[in-house]
Amino acid sequence: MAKAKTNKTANGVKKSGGGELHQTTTSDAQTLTTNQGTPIADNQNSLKSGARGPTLMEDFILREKITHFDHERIPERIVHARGSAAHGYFEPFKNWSKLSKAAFLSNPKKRTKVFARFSTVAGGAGSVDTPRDVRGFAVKFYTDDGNFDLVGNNIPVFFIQDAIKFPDLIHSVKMEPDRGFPQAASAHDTFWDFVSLTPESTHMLMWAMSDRAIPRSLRHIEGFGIHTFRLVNADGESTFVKFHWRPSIGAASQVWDEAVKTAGADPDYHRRDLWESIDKGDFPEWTLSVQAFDQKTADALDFDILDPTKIIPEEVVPLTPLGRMVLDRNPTNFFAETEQVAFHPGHLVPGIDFTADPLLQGRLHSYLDTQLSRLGSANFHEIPINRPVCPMRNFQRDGHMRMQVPEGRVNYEPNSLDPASPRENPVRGFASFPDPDAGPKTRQRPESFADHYSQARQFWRSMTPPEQGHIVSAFTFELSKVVTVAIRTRVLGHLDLVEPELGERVAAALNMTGMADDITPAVEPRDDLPPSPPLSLVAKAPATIKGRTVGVMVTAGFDSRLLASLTAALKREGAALKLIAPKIGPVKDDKGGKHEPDMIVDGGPSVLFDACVVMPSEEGVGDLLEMASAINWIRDAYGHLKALTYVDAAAPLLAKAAVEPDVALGVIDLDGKKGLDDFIAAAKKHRLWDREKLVRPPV
Ligand code: HDE
Repeated sequence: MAKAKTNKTANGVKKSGGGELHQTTTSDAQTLTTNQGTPIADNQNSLKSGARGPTLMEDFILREKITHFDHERIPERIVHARGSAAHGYFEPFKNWSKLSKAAFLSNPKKRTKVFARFSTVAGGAGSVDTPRDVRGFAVKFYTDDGNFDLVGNNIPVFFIQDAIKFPDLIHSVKMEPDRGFPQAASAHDTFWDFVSLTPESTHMLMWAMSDRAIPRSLRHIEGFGIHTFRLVNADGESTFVKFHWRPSIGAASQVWDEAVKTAGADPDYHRRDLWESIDKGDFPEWTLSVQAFDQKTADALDFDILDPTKIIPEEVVPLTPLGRMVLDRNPTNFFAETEQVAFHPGHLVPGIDFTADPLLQGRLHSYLDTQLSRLGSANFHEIPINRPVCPMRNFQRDGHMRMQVPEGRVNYEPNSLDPASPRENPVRGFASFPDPDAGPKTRQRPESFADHYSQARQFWRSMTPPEQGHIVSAFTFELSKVVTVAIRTRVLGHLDLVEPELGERVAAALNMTGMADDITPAVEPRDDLPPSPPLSLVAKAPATIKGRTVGVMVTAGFDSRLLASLTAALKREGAALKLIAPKIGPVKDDKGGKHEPDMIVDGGPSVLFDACVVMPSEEGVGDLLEMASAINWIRDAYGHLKALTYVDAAAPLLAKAAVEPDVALGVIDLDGKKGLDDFIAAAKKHRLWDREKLVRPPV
């Protein structure tokens, strides 16, 4: 083979015959090799018979590289395919051994490593971050007694009561099989057909159509274990629990129009946000709490604690905070960790146990099965991200890609040949709680699961007026995409049972007169359940901008003093500032100081920020006036109800965007007295809800 010509270029790299640029020297330590360790001399040209001849079969280097590449993808998760994850730790607030013998809950001084993965449910791995969807909230605790996986969602109830319906539910929400769309969207006929024929979905639909399904970021979601679990102490005493995660910066959501636009502006909005927050040391944090209750309390409830379509209101059983989780390290490699992590509700440790919730019971089969299909081997527990950190020893052997190299003759138990080999441990070992509930074999739904509307009504009544408006709009949007009128009519019939006002408002918004009146609830919905304030995100939103991002649109010659005071104020509040300018590259302030913008106006629409500052100079405002993206920046900030502040020079921009100053509605003159304080105070409200009726009159 002719030797590739090389010649040095001015910047110390050499050019090969193919024109690629290389470093001039390669140390032994950085020598590229094949997977077998053979050093590679040329990674640019395949082996050919003559420079212009055919490629040779014997090119083992080419074949190894391409074969490996061909196999790079593994099947994506059938649900929850798109996820983002991070490492961190969990520490209990105190010793909880009275409740549970779980080792990781006993010592407040001990941090247990965790890996948390958040996900959307319906879309594929390459879909966007902000569709209307449930979010998965899965945490792997690497405890001293083995791995415990808490595989939950950001909504405390589920669509169905029995695992056998899951494939149908998921088929209905995924892309329709003939046309392959819509991706990552429930707004289509098959989903609404299925749920409208499945009354038990009604409660979950209320949550899925609420703001919970369009979160502001993954750092702003709550998490729930959904099913009732048991905590079991060393004396074998069991307490029922529902698990709750609460974010330390409060839960918050986007508004629908913002979520839609974010999907285009930054499809990785949530993934990027999680990554960047951890990267800059602003670590997301959640409190893990339980609602702990005994059999007597369970018996006194008017629903079944095994029914995953029900919540226990916090007014009935309050939260007990167990400890906190902090996510402080980004994955080193997305595939090795985020993609290969294998969660399973059946990854359990002594001190925690299941109940007979028929949805949970079915999951106990599905997750192990799905790992075999995705990861391709029963040895998936040997992948670093799945490996327990405590000793793991047993006689399971061999299989695809076994990493362990067991020693000795003995691979069975009991044995007498190796007294040091692994044995059962009746003291430390996992013992299932002896749940006495069992009956004759039957395919039956308990009658105690029959009330499908009371808690949906309670949810509706617990919402603030803006949240109710959003639920109406969400049902309207989704049903407007449903072509089959009979399906819409059926959904309206369910909504009427939830609350006549809800059914009527959605019907009016859809311009529909008929609603199904032949849906007979199995149990008459209760009318006396009191609203539960913690169900509303708006009612409990903390007044903070910690962890939020403020966008500042500037042009050359902007007021440097103002930027300095804004920066200082935001820093004090724990918020970040991003600079947006018409062009990338340094922008000069009025004193000649140079600033590197984070984004250009076209690439940094205001949907990416929590509060917005319009700060051009007198000379620069003219440029912005000619840019539709700059006008839309202001219009959207206003329409999405964000605190918006401006300098006097920006007045023509606001006029062109048809936005009028109004301190009470969060449109604030920054040059005015108290301008900065008013802006921060407005930003802390997150949204100026009173503005909504001006931009989206309630239907
Ligand atoms: Fe899952 N679910 N699920 N699910 N689920 C999966 O497991 C399944 C359910 C949840 O970040 C799959 O490894 C069945 C409820 C999360 O990797 C699969 C049923 C809740 C994740 C599966 C349910 C969840 C999954 C797909 C009904 C909240 C992502 C890939 C009986 C409590 C975990 C995988 C991650 C993933 C099955 C219902 C949460 C197919 C059969 C209820 C957060 O095994």
